Amino acid sequence: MIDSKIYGEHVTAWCPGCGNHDVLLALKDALARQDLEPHRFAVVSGIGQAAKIVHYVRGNGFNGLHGRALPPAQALKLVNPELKVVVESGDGCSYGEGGNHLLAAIRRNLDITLIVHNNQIYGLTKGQASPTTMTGHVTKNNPLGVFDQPFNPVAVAVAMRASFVARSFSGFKEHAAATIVAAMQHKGFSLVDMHSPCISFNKVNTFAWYKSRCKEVSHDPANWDEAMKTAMVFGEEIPIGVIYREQRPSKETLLPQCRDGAMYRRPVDMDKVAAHMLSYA
Ligand SMILES: Cc1ncc(C[n+]2csc(CCOP(=O)(O)OP(=O)(O)O)c2C)c(N)n1
Ligand code: SF4
Repeated sequence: MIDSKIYGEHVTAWCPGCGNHDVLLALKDALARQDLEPHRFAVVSGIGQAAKIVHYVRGNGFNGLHGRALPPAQALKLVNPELKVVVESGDGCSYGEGGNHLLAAIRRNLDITLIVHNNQIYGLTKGQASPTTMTGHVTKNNPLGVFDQPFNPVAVAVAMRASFVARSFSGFKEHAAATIVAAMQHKGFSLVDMHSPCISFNKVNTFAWYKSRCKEVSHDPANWDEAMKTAMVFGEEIPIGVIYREQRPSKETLLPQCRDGAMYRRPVDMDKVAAHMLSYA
């Protein structure tokens, strides 16, 4: 097995004690367990505290716009299906601003993994409510408490029959790393809703709060009805583990343009491209 030190040991800008440190360790651990050298994977993100992770992993990386991590990640996979593509994102980035990209990625089912560092708050912009902030949670810009119902990403993903849906908690390091490995090994779109506390701006959903609630799931993840029931549970108990898994071909294996190996290796005939573009004029 590769030593995870090959992915570098960087000084981070995160608060000491932030859950993101554990997600970074879990990611590096997961990459090492799969023997992935730095040139064989890409980490893609948008904007936020979670998104900074790209700067702390030695390997291919792309740090794009807030809410827009999934489009470049999917493009990468299409032009180079040989790359393992991991998207690291915040709950605001993927469930708020980039929510529709998530729905499209689930339907598309390209073989990429989305890990959402779900701290149930906007960390980078200092503690506004995110789509997963619980009703009643008092934040700086919600002095009367949040009125909206929280978004349940796991239930939405299972309802849409995303091909792999899991939840984990960064405080359970072995669980977090093993869940990322399982997600990356799955052929198709995989979502890991990774609860990861923001110790500075979310004083409700703390390490202790998750630790006492997270319990491993026991149902068969191939059973959609059971998965849906489990997905609806979040509160006093938080089911963690693989919630739903369905085997079906990932999109890049179905596309004729991807069948003959990586597209990036093929020469581009610029005259053909120009003629095609002009056909729209
Ligand atoms: C289009 C756009 N809208 C808003 C912002 C401001 N902004 C930057 S990060 C962020 C929220 C980050 O929260 P989250 O995605 O949950 O990540 P975290 O920082 O908690 O890891 C916002 C609103 C932005 N940079 N770009
Ligand atoms: S503000 Fe929150 S999310 Fe950002 S680094 Fe600090 S603890 Fe982590």
